[in-house]
Amino acid sequence: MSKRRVAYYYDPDVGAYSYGVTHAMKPQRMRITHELVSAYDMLPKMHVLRAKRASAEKMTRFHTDEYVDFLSKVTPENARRLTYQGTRFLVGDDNPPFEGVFEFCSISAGGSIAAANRLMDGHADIAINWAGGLHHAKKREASGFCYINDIVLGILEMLRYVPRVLYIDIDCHHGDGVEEAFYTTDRVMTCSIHKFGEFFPGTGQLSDRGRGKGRGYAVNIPLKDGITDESYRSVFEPVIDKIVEVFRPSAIVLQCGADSLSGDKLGGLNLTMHGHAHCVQYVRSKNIPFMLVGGGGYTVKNVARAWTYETACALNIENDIDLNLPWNEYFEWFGPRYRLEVLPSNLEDYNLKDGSLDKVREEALRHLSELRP
Ligand code: ZLV
Ligand code: CA
Ligand code: ZN
Repeated sequence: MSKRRVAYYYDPDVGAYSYGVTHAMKPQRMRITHELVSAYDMLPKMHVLRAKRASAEKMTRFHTDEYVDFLSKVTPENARRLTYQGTRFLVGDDNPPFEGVFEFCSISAGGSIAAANRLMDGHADIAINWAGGLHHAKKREASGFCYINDIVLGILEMLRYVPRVLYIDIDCHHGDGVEEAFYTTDRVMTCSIHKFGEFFPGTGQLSDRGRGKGRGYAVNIPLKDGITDESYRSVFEPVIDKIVEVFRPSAIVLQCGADSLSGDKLGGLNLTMHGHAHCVQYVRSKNIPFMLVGGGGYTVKNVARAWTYETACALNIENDIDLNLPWNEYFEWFGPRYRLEVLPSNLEDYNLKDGSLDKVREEALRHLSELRP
């Protein structure tokens, strides 16, 4: 099966929201991605859909009524009062109460919920929501630029139809909100690969594996700075193979956080666009209903490059793509080379020092082989 029916969720309003001029998170990256996807003439090759915005009620399938009610009312003006002087719901400066924050969340979450339904009703084999992937949001508070956890809401939707969902997270941060939501169930396996050690959010050690019935159903792959395509692939492939063998997922959600790319403003890993996209190609090759969401990514032009190329991978047309960028509205952002590429840097791969990568791979595989096949 090489041609897949791809559903692509995009809301033209999403790029207009702003976390604030100095904030690292730039919703504009979804608009630039869309512009590139369009310039490469991919839109006619998929179902381009604008999802219904998620209602407050839908959000409370995971979040508390009190938190969702707060988000629906908060504005830059009333935030101090509604957060009890910054002690509840939005703690610290990572999650500002920006203008339109609730609508922004309803676009992101609406996309992931619609994408889940589109896969489950059999109308698509792959569904994409680049505005989703906000993996840190907690049941009763915002965290790490994430307010509403669209991924948890999408997976909960899938669990109404199928017994088991696999969640894979290649953002360079730990997917803590999704892991926590499903930590005690054996119906969702979560696997996050992330930078670990004096890095946000600080969770996700190799030994964190789930609890109770969920013991063994959380997989954490902690990394050090500078991981290359080759090193990353040497853990990604065997771990995903083993998970698919022992867990037999009915559907897969891949969070494609692009802050694991080389040159990211917050990252510190050294993946190229091709190395990052290899994860999409590899998951695609499993022939299991598959949802792609966005996530982090702070060097905006590279985020747009990676997600554009990964849209091509979903369509299985990546080999037909001209890596010289076509003319588009944002063309000047992509100089001096004007290419669809993210090149590696000369950063050392600290994962190869004292065999840490080999140890992490072996340990994760050993844990997985302890699960009943
Ligand atoms: O990519 O922050 O380190 C998914 C994702 O995974 C922290 N936050 C918190 C914990 C205490 N600190 C510092 C608070 C600083 C608040 C402002 C920034 C402002 C400008 C540029 C960068 C940051 C920043 N914040 C860098 N790292 C943080 C992390 C949160 C990272 C979230 C990653 C989200 C979308
Ligand atoms: Ca991750
Ligand atoms: Zn991240």
